[in-house]
Amino acid sequence: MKKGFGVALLLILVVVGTVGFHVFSPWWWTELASNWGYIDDTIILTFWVTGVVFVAVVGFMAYCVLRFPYQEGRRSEYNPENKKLEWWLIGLTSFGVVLMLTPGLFVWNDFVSVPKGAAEIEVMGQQWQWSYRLPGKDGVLGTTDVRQVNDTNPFGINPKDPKGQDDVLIAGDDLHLPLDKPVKVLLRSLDVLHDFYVPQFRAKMDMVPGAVTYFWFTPTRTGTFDVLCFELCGVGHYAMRSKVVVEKEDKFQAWLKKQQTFAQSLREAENQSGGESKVASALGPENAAGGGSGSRDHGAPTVRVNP
Ligand SMILES: [Cu+2]
Repeated sequence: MKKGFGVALLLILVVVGTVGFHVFSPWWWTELASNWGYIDDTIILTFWVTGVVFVAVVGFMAYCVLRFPYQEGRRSEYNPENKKLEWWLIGLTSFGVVLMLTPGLFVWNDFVSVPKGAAEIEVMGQQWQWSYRLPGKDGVLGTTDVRQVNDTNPFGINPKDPKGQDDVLIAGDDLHLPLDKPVKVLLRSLDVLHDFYVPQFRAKMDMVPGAVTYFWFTPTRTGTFDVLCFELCGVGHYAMRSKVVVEKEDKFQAWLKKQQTFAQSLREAENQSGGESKVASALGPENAAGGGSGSRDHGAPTVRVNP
């Protein structure tokens, strides 16, 4: 048997095995549920470019192992400069890099150009839960301020802003979205970096405390999809889950009507704290002054952290 044959065969098997696994793999992306097929296209293009290079490089290595095995007394040529070869390498590498990056620039341009008329919704991330805010009847989200964040106002909506009163708040429950309507997703974080990610939508974006980031997409298929946090954010990161339900407009509207608004949640909190302070004063002044869960400081940024 020719010297180096075994090694060359092994290298070829690595190529065949890798490409074969990619083509016949039982694991592939979840089925697309948004307008972002472009993102899949650019990833597939990257697979093609890197795949061709991988096959060429490992194939060349196998060839060299076969063609130039060790021979007593033979030495390799020292060739520090080879203009022709270098031009070839520069040309091919540049071509590959341009091929991989150029489509991404066009997709990114789309990604940051939110279509006119897109509905705005807000996603709030915190260790380790998601909450959502949808504009109420006026179609506009109220302004917010982190200094307003507290137990009764987890989003920090400015209580004086009339646009915020009808905002629909969803905490610890699924987010619903209407089918085929573009949405601009505004992202906020209360503590550390998080990343709102629904694999079927492809699009995702980091959430940065103190900033509002965004992305947009159009849900193109009804269904219930998992929300994951895509930025390692602490020991509970793996459990930072939620669901998005995409449904037809009429079903969505019916769901929306049942949700609590900011004004309603404030009233409810007031009624509760009113009830509690009555109980407290009935128990005696010491208990009332002790300030249990009934006393709430509206100005303090007390962020509730769930285990
Ligand atoms: Cu997170």
